[in-house]
Amino acid sequence: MLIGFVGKPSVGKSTFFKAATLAEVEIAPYPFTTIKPNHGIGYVKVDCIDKEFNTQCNPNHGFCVNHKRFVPIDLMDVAGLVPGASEGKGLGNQFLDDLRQADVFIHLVDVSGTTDETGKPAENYDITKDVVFLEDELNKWYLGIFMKVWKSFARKAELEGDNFARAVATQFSGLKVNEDQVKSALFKLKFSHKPSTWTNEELLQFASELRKETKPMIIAANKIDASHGKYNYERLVKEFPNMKIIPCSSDSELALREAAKAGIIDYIPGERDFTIKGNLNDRQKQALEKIKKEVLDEFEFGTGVQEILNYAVFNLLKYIAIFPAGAHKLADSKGKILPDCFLLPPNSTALDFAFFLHTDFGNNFLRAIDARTKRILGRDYMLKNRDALEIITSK
Ligand SMILES: Nc1nc2c(ncn2[C@@H]2O[C@H](COP(=O)(O)OP(=O)(O)OP(=O)(O)O)[C@@H](O)[C@H]2O)c(=O)[nH]1
Ligand SMILES: [Mg+2]
Repeated sequence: MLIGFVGKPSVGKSTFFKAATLAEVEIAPYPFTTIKPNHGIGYVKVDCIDKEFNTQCNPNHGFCVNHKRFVPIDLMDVAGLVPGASEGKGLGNQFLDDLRQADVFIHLVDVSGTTDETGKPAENYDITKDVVFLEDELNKWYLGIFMKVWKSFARKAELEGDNFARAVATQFSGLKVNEDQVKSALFKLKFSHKPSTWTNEELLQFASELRKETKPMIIAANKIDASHGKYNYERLVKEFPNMKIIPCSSDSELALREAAKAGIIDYIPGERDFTIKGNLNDRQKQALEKIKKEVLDEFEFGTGVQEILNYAVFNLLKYIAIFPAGAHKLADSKGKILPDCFLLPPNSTALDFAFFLHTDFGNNFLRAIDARTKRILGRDYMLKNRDALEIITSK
């Protein structure tokens, strides 16, 4: 599963990425600072089950603080998108390709209103335009990919009497399209004529629906700490009532995580407080106090960075966190307690989980046991978020 950051230049994509990963990436107040994509590991935050078992886990991957488990996820930061990108403007189409492999997008919008649509300094810029143009460019990017092959592809699929949704999913698998998503897009559109006869306008509608299905999106209202931040955030919420928009200050999150890394403060990502533990100079103290007062005290989700990542994974993609756990023993052979926590796609069953762990576990699956209740679960048992399971096999 891959999360991609999108948005026009200078909105803070790399700042968000760096706050989430602490990777060394370039951040600067001019457009196209990022050209080549940055890949890194961030984390989603899960209530660890170790608390229920009165123990402390030892994660193989990620970390756990105060029974909050941070589970790794892949993140990708790309170059900024400008109006006309799908036709080659800005850095053009080439880097749109970098986005193909993403499962979900975080769209960063600069709510300070101090950058125009190309990322250059501006005053009182109308930020609602950014939401519209970015969606438009992404839809046109899909359309461009479809147009290249559509007529011949659709005609062939019709002639051969293929399952159309499956044929589309296979043809466009590079965009991570699956059959159910195509069916859902077709259902919404209710076109009654053959796909090979669709007009360009109809194909754009189809491309747009499929883009929404395959790359769902959340808006990070970034730079909420800036002087017009809150005002512009409220405008966005009013203008786009059907979109999920979360206030965000990537810059504050980055400062907090760096201070925590340097040992100056204790800070758990996503919390609305921190404790000072090192010796701070006046400048550091003032900067942290400002973040506390203007961001953490002000907004429900603190800096918003953690909530946005969690929302993308658990609400948009509907993934579930699953803990492999022995029914009578929480430690692995090396004595590590609850060493793993995996993220599985929605509708995963006990058998899917067995295959996820190892093909042999899947092939020799007998049953699963719920580590909390010791209840026996069959292969079709639908996994729930934060389930803890042992898989019993015949060999
Ligand atoms: N006030 C404020 N400034 C921010 C915030 N996030 C980023 N910035 C600033 O915005 C500018 C651009 O940040 P980048 O992270 O380089 O933006 P980008 O979207 O990656 O830009 P490109 O790579 O050029 O597309 C920098 O000066 C950042 O310090 C924030 O939450 N608040
Ligand atoms: Mg950047």
